[in-house]
Amino acid sequence: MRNPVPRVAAIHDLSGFGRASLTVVIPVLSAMEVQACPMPTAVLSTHTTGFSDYCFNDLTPFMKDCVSHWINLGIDFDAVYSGFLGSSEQMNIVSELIDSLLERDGSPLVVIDPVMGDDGKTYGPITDDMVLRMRSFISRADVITPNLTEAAFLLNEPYSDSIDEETVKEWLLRLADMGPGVVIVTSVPYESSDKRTSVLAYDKGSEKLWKVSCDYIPAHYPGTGDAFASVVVGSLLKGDSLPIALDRAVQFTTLAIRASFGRENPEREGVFLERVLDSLKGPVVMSSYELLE
Ligand code: PXL
Repeated sequence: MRNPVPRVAAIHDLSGFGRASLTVVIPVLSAMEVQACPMPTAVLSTHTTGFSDYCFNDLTPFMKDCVSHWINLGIDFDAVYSGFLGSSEQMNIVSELIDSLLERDGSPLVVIDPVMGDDGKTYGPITDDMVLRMRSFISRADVITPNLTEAAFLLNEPYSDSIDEETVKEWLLRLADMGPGVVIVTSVPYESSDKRTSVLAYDKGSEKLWKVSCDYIPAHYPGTGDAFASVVVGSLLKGDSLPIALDRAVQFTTLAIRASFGRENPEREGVFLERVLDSLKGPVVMSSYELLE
């Protein structure tokens, strides 16, 4: 039986300042009435975009002990949701948790956000070996949520911010061939307008391609990918369909960006999440997803 409040193992870093990773994942899931059980992968003074001299403490040894303890306790998670990892070895540790849940006949939803970079560049602590290992780690996932840069890294393709929609559709199928049942790619440029952007998704089971588009706002706030993926996780666990989950995630992320963009606050401090969390409590509102050919 499912937990009355869906329970998620949330495996991300804890960055003290800048609204990314666990400081976004936990409040978003809580607002959606989903229990987030954090397993920090690293502790940082700030996230790594727009800050220099940040302190970074890799928690790989802690994660080994934490996974053993959680397995011994027999905690049944409805989902395992990983994001920014602190070392290649952490992918084996997360796999161990997934294996043990599968052995015990729990069938957790496995969501891997392959957090590696943005705008064609890797984040500071991400190594070439981590990119390489991520290509096989995503085979463990039911759902992956790379941005366009991370999709290019996973496929070993060159990144460009003017990749067309046809190419992204082909990438979705190739990423699904690598294992995951659902592939969601964010930050896809919109063909006929630089004032729009979109999210494209492929569901291997139904062979359907979905698209949700929204206004493009010329700002880059770190942590918006974490907000997007967390809403997808929360929405799927609450029983929404894939296109509704995508729509809710796009609407929430757009609202968060709009709430922040009208102010002169530094982009590196992230979006005004606290001002928009309550919008997650509402019902599904009019959505705008499209089914593509
Ligand atoms: O939001 C992605 C992210 C997660 N974790 C860390 C980061 C970033 C993006 O900058 O630096 C540590």
